[in-house]
Amino acid sequence: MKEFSEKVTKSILTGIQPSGVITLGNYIGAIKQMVRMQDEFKSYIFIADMHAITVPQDPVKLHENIRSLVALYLACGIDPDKNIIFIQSENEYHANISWLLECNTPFGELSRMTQFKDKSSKNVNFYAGLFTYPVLMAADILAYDVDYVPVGIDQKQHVELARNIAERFNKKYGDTFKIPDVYITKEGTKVTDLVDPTKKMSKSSENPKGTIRLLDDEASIRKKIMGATTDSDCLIKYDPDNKPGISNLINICVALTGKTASEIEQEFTGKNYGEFKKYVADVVTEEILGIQKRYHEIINSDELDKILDENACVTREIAKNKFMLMKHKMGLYK
Ligand code: AQP
Repeated sequence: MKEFSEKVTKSILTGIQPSGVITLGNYIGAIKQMVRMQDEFKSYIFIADMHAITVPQDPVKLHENIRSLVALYLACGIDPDKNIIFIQSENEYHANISWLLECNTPFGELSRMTQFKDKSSKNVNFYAGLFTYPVLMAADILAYDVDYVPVGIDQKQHVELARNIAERFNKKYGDTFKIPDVYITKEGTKVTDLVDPTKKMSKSSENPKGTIRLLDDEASIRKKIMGATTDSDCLIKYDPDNKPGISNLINICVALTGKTASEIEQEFTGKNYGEFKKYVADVVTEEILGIQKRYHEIINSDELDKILDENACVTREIAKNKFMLMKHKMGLYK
């Protein structure tokens, strides 16, 4: 069993779907925060592959993306000695717990999930998993009795659902789950699409020009940034409502350099968009090329398999105990 520092008393759970090669948005909005939190919390960090299959995936690509995501976590600075990194589908108890929870979740409550409404409206031929995945997310969280779930504002409703499910279960069957709290991550970390800066930058985006992926080569990263949509003001100013393109580029620099938006505005007073974009491209490529170097050292190493095998055992044991407790409380035993 992994030893955590005695100072670390609170735990968190967080994950990313391997629905594509992760983007600069996932890195800035999620992974950098995980790295920041790893000394403060006992962290369960998982590859949410069972969530990824709620929409169609190519099996070969999905398999590649799962392994690649683990290697990218490590290459981005997530320390395997401080965190429990695991693959969700390697632990069958998540699905088992989810079924018991589904049988305790009102249909009406799930119908109100706004992400389901959004995602199902884009494709009428969606599968049942898209509707029930918030219950699987509740199972992911509740299996480990975590204190906090760090999420963006778009996922807050799902953590609230997990809380409701846990509270109802505890009331009906007796104390079974710790009630988790939402940990809303800092504002200002949302990275938007480079072509349409009013949209979030996403792994599964259809236009590759708008998305920087952590495994893109240097030339294409530079090309995408130099081609980013801006405006005709020629003024480098942070103003997300009126200047979403420039503000997104400023946001990216703030996240990667630690400078403030006003420091960047001052540095580029009187300079043109071309000069600013070149600076952004330098900042982004320096960060990503460092990650890629570490990634290539890790991706085929035995170390990766060792970490995953060890953590599959650790997490299966914890989730199995929770599943057995639930079964017992629900009368599912001989
Ligand atoms: N553009 C973004 N800016 C900041 N944070 C982002 N995240 C995602 N995109 C941005 C954060 O990354 C984490 C992982 O999210 P996920 O993979 O579980 O699902 P997602 O939010 O749906 O991410 P994508 O990239 O948009 O995936 P697809 O295209 O498959 O839907 C979350 O913490 C999220 O906030």
